[in-house]
Amino acid sequence: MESKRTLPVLCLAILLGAGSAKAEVIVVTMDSMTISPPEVSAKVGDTIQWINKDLFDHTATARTGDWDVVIPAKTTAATVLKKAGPIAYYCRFHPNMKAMIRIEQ
Ligand SMILES: [Cu+2]
Repeated sequence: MESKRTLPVLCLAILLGAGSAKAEVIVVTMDSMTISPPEVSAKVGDTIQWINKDLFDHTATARTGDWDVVIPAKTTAATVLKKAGPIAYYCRFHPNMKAMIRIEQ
């Protein structure tokens, strides 16, 4: 008769829920009257930070009315995304400057 010894292996896997993804800061640049990248994906709770490299002020104005952020010349400004959905935005001073944020829950 053979006796076998087996080592018990304990595997502790602690899985955190899907809702615990950490918030990110997404950087969008305004340079030479162009918003880049023109479209970004984000999640609720993420921050969008705009960097205005131009010598004049811009705004990031949501067409939904959710936010209207002024980014003075050569500065940065940010907003936290509070709800899901695609949000198109533009600059009130230069309406040809347009971009989009796709926000997931
Ligand atoms: Cu502008």
